Amino acid sequence: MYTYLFAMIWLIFPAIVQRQKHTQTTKEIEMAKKKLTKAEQDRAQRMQWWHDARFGMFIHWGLYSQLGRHEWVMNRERIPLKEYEQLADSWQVKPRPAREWARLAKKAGMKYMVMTTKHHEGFCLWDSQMTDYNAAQHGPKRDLVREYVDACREFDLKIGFYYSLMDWHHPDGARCAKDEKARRRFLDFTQGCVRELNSNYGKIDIMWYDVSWPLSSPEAWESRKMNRMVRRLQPDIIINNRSQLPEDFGTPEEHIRAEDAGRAWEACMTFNGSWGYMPYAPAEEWHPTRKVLDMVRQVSSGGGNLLLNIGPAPDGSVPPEATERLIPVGKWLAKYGEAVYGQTDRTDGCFEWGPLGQWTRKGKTAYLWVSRWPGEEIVLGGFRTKLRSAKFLDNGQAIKFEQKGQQLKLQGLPKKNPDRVAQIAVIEMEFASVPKQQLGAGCVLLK
Ligand code: JFZ
Repeated sequence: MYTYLFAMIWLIFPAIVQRQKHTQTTKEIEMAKKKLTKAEQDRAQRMQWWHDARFGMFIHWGLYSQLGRHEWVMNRERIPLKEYEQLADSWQVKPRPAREWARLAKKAGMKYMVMTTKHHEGFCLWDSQMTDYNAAQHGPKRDLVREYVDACREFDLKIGFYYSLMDWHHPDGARCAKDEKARRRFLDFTQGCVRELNSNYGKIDIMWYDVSWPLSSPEAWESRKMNRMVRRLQPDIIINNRSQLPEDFGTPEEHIRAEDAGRAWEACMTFNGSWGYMPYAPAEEWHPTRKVLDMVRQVSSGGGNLLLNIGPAPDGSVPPEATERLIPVGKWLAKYGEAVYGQTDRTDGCFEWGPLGQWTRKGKTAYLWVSRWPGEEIVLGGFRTKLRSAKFLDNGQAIKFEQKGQQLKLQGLPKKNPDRVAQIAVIEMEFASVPKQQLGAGCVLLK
């Protein structure tokens, strides 16, 4: 009898332990997963389109556009509030300018847009219940955010909302830093605005916060609560890092520098040094087509995005300088987009700088953007990986090459840069493994 019982325990006990072990591990996995918020768990999936898209259009447009002296004009010139407010009624806007922006963005090879729904001046471009200081009540007497959203959808562009947390018009916008009741009112206003934007316009793809003066912590801004609300209203939305929380992506401004591997980033760049309309900028100050393409290359090689700004004229029309430069950008991208869109890999550690052009990469495939065409032969030093094939990216025409020791020669090339659009021809090179070029500073490598 005892032997029987003993045998039973001996047989069953390990099975129970085993089972418990098993349930514990699945539980542990669940717990580990729970430590990541839902937004973190599904980040890669939510951001897939954004990474593939690479290139978007930023729009800075508001009352300040009428003055044409930068979107900070109210602050820079210390314009009294009462005087500035008059711009709300003098603002005249032509019919549906957002369609012009969207048409141009599409032609330029951009895949998404971000528009200022409210900049620091505090004027809301949408029909808001939170304040009368908005475009539906004054000047244009229209919901300009609605028009923008409709235009994006018409031209198949993803939709981003820029929203300035800092507010120079709201009576509590500064006072909130010192007065608890004012802070409560201002947060209610802010959250109300953000709720309207994310409730009334269908699916929104990007929430792009800006300047969080004068409150100095995400707690003071209630950013976690606010962004939880945004994600509840818009489960697939992508949120930037300017509500004092890292959220989905970093926003280097007016420079292009990759963030740490694994962290998404988007460089936002002005076209001519000002975000808002600036008719006083000479043509020389506008980035030329080749410079814009180089910015596109830089973000592609660092796994980031480029959000290039246009400051429309007060009536909403696109400055001709922007159109003139962006049309060829789009023509070029139509030829060579494969080197830009989709999953590109970082080039750091693969290539060294070269005087004739720089690189983008997808796995073992390297794209050499030759912006200075030397003639019938291009020589590249220091490659440690075997080249399998080379061809022109636009027409697939094969390129002869010779790889001996540390020199790789592309031969039989045309005398002049074959790219007529921007004088940047892309050569696609298939390597045997992830390419590795090593040159160093001297003519030998010192170990
Ligand atoms: C902000 C705005 O003030 C500006 O008007 C524009 O909208 C731009 C996109 O964003 O400008 C900033 C924000 C942050 C820094 C600098 C300028 N910063 O962190 O140095």
